[in-house]
Amino acid sequence: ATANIGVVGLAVMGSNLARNLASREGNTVAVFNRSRAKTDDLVAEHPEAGFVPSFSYEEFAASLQKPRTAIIMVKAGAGTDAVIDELVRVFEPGDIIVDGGNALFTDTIRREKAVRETGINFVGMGVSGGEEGALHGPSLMPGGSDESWVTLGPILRTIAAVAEGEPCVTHIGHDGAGHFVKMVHNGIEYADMQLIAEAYDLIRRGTGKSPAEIADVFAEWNHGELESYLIEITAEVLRQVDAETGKPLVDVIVDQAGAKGTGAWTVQTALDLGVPVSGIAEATFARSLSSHPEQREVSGSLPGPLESLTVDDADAFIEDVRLALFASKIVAYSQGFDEIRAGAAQYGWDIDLGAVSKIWRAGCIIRAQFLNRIADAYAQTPDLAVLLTAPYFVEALERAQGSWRRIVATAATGGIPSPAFSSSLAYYDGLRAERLPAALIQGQRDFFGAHTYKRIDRPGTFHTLWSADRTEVEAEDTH
Ligand code: NBP
Repeated sequence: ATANIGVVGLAVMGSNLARNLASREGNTVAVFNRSRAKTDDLVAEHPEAGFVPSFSYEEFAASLQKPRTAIIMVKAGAGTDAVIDELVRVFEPGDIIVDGGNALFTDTIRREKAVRETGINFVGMGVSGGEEGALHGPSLMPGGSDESWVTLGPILRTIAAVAEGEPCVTHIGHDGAGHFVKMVHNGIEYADMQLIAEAYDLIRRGTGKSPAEIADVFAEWNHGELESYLIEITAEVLRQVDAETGKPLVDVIVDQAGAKGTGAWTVQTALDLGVPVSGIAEATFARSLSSHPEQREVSGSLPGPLESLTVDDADAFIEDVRLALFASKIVAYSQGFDEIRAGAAQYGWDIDLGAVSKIWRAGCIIRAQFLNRIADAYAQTPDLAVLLTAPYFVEALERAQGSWRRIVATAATGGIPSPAFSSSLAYYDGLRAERLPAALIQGQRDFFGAHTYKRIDRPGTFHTLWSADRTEVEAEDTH
């Protein structure tokens, strides 16, 4: 046994992660893939890595020092279960199996429970940053036991991305906590991308600027409080010209957004937890709306204003859009962190929210300066109930508010869809409202279902005898 770490699954993510591991001092990396060709190719193309290849699970286990540690990077789902079964067969108690695929956290909880019964450790680990991240330094979100973290932590720290001197990896919490946090990361990514897309659309329709000119706007924004990878690549994409037609590439791309499902998982989970992640939900639904061409065929026949605006002062309008984007982004991140907090409470995970924001500062798609502000907020108030109530964000929202309202109103009047901008503002106003029309809903529920209500002026639970003489009676609390 010569290797201290192994990788199973040598498609693009697994081979890049294996190369990253091999490039770090002290690591010898065992590699295995179901079909032989990928292993042969990887070993042949990267002799410098000193890989220890194997061609059966038995050989793979024999090539690893104890406690054996293997990272699975295969297609999430049945493939993951198949590999886990094989590794459990050839590994021994105390060994560590890490699943670095994009697993649903409930699958990870199930797998961790089953594998733990054999005495082997199972760690579900979120890996962000795509192919480049895997090769040069991903943001890593491992769950699993404290025992496995002792072995895994030092190895993962060497391969993770580095943000301001700190490795972008932390032990998130037990069993499925890592995959849960990775899921919410992707949900926030959906919201961030949708908000940027809405900002682009408004600027284009409001000012008539070309995509290349709007690229300059985003490039400039990237020097300020919006600085982030997503803003940076937005400028790159908008600047790109199609070689074939000479048109801006963004005008040649079909306007139907794809999705691999992690946004939907984030929303489904939030619904189960009762956490309003409206920004993420709108972003996910906006992709759904875009990708139903048969429904969009009606576009010419529905009445409404033309999708263009009359804007007097283009610069002032662009600044309004910038602030509306910043405010909506604060809402989206706040909602995402609320979901993590709720998930931690539901599943018994001790998650350090500040540490989560820090490991997202590099190596992942939502990397941004802004995440430092989130870390500051949790450092000041670790049990902060709603992230956006931290002083820095309150100040930012106060500053952005006029612009935010103007942009949402302008979009609505002009017939420009801005679901994420407007739902974020509605959420914010919902939080602010001293009284919500939920009181009326309680009245309606009591009317048709005797669901009872509480009064603002005295304790107890009440029901009005709606179908009799409409007097109020004390009722049992049935919610
Ligand atoms: P893929 O998701 O395309 O999976 C291909 C790999 O899975 C191959 O090595 C294949 O082996 C193996 N595999 C399959 Br399929 N079924 C198997 C089975 N029953 N037993 C053993 N191996 C099996 O690879 P990827 O794009 O490198 O992604 C790997 C994981 O990383 C996925 O879970 C993905 O969601 C996650 N991820 C990807 C990204 C990204 O940017 N691509 C980012 C973050 C996370 P074979 O060669 O024998 O067919």
